Amino acid sequence: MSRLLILVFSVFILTKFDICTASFFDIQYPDVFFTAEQGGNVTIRAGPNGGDIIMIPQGNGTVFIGQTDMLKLFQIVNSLPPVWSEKSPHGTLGTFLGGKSVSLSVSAQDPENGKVTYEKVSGALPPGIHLDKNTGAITGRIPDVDATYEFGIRVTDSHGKYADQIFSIDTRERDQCLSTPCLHGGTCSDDIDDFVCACAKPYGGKTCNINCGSMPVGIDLNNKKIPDAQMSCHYCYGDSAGIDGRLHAPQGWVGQNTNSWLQVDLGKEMELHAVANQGYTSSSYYILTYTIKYSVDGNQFYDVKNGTTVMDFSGSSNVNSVVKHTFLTPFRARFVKFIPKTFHSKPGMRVELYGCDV
Ligand SMILES: *[C@@H]1O[C@H](CO)[C@@H](O)[C@H](O)[C@H]1NC(C)=O
Ligand SMILES: *[C@@H]1O[C@H](CO)[C@@H](O)[C@H](O)[C@H]1NC(C)=O
Ligand SMILES: *[C@@H]1O[C@H](CO)[C@@H](O)[C@H](O)[C@H]1NC(C)=O
Ligand SMILES: [Ca+2]
Ligand SMILES: [Ca+2]
Repeated sequence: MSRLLILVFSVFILTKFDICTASFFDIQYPDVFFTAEQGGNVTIRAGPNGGDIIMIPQGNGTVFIGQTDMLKLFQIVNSLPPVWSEKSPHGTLGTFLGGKSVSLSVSAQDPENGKVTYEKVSGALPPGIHLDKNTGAITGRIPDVDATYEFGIRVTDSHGKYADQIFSIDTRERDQCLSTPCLHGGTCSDDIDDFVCACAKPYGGKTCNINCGSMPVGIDLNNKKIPDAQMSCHYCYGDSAGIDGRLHAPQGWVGQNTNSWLQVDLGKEMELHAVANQGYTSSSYYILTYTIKYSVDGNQFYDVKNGTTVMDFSGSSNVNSVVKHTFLTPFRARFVKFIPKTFHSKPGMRVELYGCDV
């Protein structure tokens, strides 16, 4: 404290002082001069022998200068910033494997024991990881990538005093192939949070668990997955319609000649491995040979071939027997056309395809 302190008060303080001198503050030194001067300024000056001027608020009182609560102001001025806990592992918070749920925390204490809040002020937390502003808890699911995330956290006390600290989290991509998820000789490739199997033919499905050569797409009336609206035909005989071409249908689809065809829209692109057919039931209309065209977009059709030759598929004179053929090379298609080549009397047939989703 200075020995000679001159305080200049506002009119507000002057008024307070006049009304309640004793309870507001004491002037505890002899020879203290208190003067009101022109213009409303007040000067309190310690005596010639020097001395301090001390203002002591009573009870829960405070000292105001203008609108400013001096006790609060001094609390703010004197408030020390929070201190990061020694227990906090400064720097890296650890190395974690992708997919792991973590519950970490950072912490700091305010010397005045006040409440503190935490806020990320620089860098980036790993995606999916969250900082709780009230507790400093860092929680979430570690992303499946190899990376180092560095970020600055600011801890702030109730007086706005703060301290920053840099932290980091290392993440490691998990190898989802370690559990050898691909069956039947499939080859596994690790991916982000996932794996991809390259299946050995004729297997398919996420884990090569499906034998695509014996997985019906669902044209078969007994296992109907393809809607009626996705079955059509061209140059159909009589009132024969596309839906009559389902395997195990009561009769069967009948075309007029080799310009006729039966078409199935699978609704989505699939990888096809095999085909089966039957003849027409109630007369001796049956296919001896047929060819298959396929398309992804419904416009550009390709022949199913054996090498460079268009492949002929055989039917049976026993109209109800199911004749199944496995394609030499599986192909991807959404639209499949069955085209009669040779037949008995009229080309009658019922079909099913076998394959997997892609
Ligand atoms: C009162 O204080 C103001 C601000 O410090 C100053 O400008 C002014 O001259 C003072 N008036 C007198 C009469 O001293
Ligand atoms: C004064 O402060 C004390 C302690 O903080 C509290 O218990 C008391 O109620 C206060 N009195 C008034 C009149 O505000
Ligand atoms: C494919 O063509 C080859 C050579 O012409 C022949 O030997 C083979 O039997 C054909 N395969 C089928 C399934 O028709
Ligand atoms: Ca503080
Ligand atoms: Ca991975």
